[in-house]
Amino acid sequence: MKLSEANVDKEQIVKNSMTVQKMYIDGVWVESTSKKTRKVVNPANNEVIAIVTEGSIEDVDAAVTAAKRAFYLDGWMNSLGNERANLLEKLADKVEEQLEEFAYLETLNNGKPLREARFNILNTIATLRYNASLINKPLGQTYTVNDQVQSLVVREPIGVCGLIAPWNFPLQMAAWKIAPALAAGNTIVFKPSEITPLTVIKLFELIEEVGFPKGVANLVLGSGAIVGAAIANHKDVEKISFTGGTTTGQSIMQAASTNIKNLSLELGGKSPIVVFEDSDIDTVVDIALYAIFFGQGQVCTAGSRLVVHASLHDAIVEKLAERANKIRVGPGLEDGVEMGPLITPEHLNKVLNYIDVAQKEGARLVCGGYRLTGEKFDKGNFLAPTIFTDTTPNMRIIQEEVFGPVLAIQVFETEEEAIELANNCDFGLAAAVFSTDGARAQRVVRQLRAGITWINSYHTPFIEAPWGGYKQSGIGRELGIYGFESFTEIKQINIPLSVDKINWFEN
Ligand code: TXE
Repeated sequence: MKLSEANVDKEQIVKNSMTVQKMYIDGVWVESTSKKTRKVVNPANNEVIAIVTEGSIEDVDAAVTAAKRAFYLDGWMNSLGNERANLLEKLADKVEEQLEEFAYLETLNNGKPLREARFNILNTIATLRYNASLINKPLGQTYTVNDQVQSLVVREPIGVCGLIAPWNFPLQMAAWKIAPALAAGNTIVFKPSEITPLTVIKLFELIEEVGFPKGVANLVLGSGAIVGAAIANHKDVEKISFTGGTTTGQSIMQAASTNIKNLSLELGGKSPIVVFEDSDIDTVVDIALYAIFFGQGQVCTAGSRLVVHASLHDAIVEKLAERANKIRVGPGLEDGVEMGPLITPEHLNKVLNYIDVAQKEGARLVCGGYRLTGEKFDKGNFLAPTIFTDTTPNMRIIQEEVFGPVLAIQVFETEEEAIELANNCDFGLAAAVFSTDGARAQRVVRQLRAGITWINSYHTPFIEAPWGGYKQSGIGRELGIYGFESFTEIKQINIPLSVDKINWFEN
């Protein structure tokens, strides 16, 4: 059952959030040993919407200790697949019942338009159900190593998994990690971004309600520098799954090396969309707008570089600017809003600085490039949809992840040049090719060094397909069977078909 928006008790949601929100450790809601709290704000007006407890290193240790006990001593590592599938299905049902409350809270905390938040919650529900469905599917291999030995390859849970998520898709990114980790039989210590913890706190209330055994799923809150780093450093955490910035990914890799943790990293991107001269301009413009301005451009796979054939450049730029200027920017809870605020004033300044640098380096501003002002905008972090052209390959706007609603256009003459421009970047998360020549589209997409690609389309994540990047965009894959398997160890079991002495030593 889906509740209509009218049924959402918005006042109650806000009131609940103003009492100190706790962490969920070993089946109990607790305040941090730090005794500190943190204010959580609404990016549309920067007003405080919640107070949360601020976790400490000791809290992380308590959560990891509980998760370790739940895995080994309490027996979650040998839990029945059906039991785990039922719990995840029940959790999906509960999230579905409260879809509108989740969406409202996500918009309040992250700023994204309500229709985007709903989309994210639906993805969350589907991810929980999909991973539940994978539990009883065939996994592993058997083969005969030689005439005398049967060898089995089985998948087993890894142990305590530390899951660290960002602020751009708070609940969805949580589901992409929590669902496969628990489905595969691990126990977890989850840390949301300190900026957007509210929907994840609500998810853990439901995790408690559906009856996951204590210690199996733990929630810690707090900063990356203290709580995130403590998870990454902890000797009893056996896997880290992280989504966030490349610099943070680097420090997590270093921390993870202390006990050789299994590692999945989904980092940033600077994803190119290559547009050949036979493409339909209106379709390209429509999809390019979605690729960069969906999620306020704060999306790892944002199509932030449009690599267009020279013959289409002027027409595409004109149409893009015309439509970008019409995007309805405003508070995400307002009816009809298509693009919300950026996440924090600091992040807005970072994006504005990139706009400044791009102009200083000689790129031409086609539209946007300024903070929106006026009664509706002054208290929030609103930026006009921004487009640059006349760029060169080494400009920072081409090489670095801006993580905002800023598109940079590049121009090519030949197919080889298009591939060269598209790949000339340290990132390799996503890419797309637009062409009505099917053979060319497939030929080119195979040359693009990126993990997530589209032909004549962009952005939609399919929970059945592997999600992750090449180069500095990360290690490993989320989603699909690959994502599930990334939360497993691989064991070989060798069984001789007759039990005989080896007689290697004669005496
Ligand atoms: O991310 P961080 P930030 C990119 C984007 C953005 C930049 C910085 O370019 O501008 O990263 O954003 C936790 N040990 N992406 O600073 O810091 C942190 O608390 C362990 C791309 O917000 O990477 C949060 O929970 N954890 C990205 C999570 O890491 C640490 C989404 C992500 O925050 C930590 C977000 C540490 N030392 C930003 N430091 C994507 N791939 O979608 C921080 N954290």
